[in-house]
Amino acid sequence: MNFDLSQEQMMIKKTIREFAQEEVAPGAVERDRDKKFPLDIFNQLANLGVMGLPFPEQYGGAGADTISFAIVTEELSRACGSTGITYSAHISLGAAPIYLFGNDTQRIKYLIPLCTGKSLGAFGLTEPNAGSDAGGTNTSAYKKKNEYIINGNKCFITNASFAKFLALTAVTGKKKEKKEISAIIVPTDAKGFTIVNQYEKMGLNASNTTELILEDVEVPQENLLGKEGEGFKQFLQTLDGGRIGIGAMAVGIAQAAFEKALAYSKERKQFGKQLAKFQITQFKIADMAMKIELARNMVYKAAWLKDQGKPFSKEASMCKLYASEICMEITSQAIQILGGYGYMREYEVERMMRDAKLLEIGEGTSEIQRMVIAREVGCI
Ligand code: COS
Repeated sequence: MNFDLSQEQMMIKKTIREFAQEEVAPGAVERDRDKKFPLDIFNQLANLGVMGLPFPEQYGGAGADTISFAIVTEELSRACGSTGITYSAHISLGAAPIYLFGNDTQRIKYLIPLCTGKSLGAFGLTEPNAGSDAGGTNTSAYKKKNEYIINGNKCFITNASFAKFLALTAVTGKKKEKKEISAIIVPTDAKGFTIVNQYEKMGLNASNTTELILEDVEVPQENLLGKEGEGFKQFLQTLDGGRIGIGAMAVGIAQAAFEKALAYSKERKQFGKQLAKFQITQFKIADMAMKIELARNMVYKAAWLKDQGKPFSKEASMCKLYASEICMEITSQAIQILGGYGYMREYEVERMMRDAKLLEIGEGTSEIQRMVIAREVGCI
């Protein structure tokens, strides 16, 4: 067993950490306040060659592994959660299903623009009545000549305003009384396709979260991903990879909050000594450090299993669940250590806590992760 990062992974970590410190962190407070999407940062990330990081070079990717993807997501999220979720969703939800389930023509047409940063990646699963119950999809697609005609609504869709196309789920028929769900690639400029960007969110304010409205949207049948009826499983498999991204985001945000709390505890004096000299602060800092270390190891383990081609659903759920819960706890504790200052925007830890909360909800709530884990260990 070897816990060292490879030379390549260390280089990626160093490059993205420096980039995040210089280019991403400085505007994070302002972007959160103004709800301003960091488009310029994504143009720079495309220039750095990381928009297709874990995909083969023949499709414009960098041929790196999932651990490297987790490292980039962690480092971006350490500087700005909104930037982290945009990147994570682009790779693991937008590009991954096209790489995993697309044929070569689809990969060339759709994966290359994603990997080269010409389009952001998005994924259309969640609907007003299909969240945790992903199979409750109501969006429908019926065939007419060589086309699918799609009708329905999607909600809470990350990145869609900046995507030129996205894969979404739609019911294409029924099999033994069960909905047959398929995944279809839909261009976002198709007639009848409306993207609404109007949510007032608690956090991740600089990320793009949208509603999709599809009214008789026509797409060619060649836009089907894989075969009809495979969409539900394709999307669950995609979410397994996405959960590694959410775990990595949580580690990044928790790390940032920890660093703020540690620095402040050495600066701030009360009752004649630094907060860091009080045992109660030391215990808090020690618990934070331990939990972050454990969460990061869990993220790397799930990523490593995925890279080895081994089953990783359970570990992906475990790392997502654990990392998001400790992230919530650590960001809250960081505010506590900073006291009144922690409650103020400019000290940033309150943004981190608001951003952290989504990680217990998106890409499968904590309750769904516990269901997946219980099934995987043979409880159900
Ligand atoms: N990868 C591939 N296939 C999977 C899978 C996975 N991770 N998990 C389940 N499947 C398969 C099952 O094997 C089953 O196949 P068969 O019909 O051939 O037996 C099929 O998918 C249906 O599985 P199941 O009956 O378990 O589906 P359920 O509707 O009971 O739901 C959960 C399973 C709860 C795990 C699923 O709905 C889920 O993950 N929900 C959360 C969705 C989510 O994260 N939403 C937020 C999206 S934010 S982008």
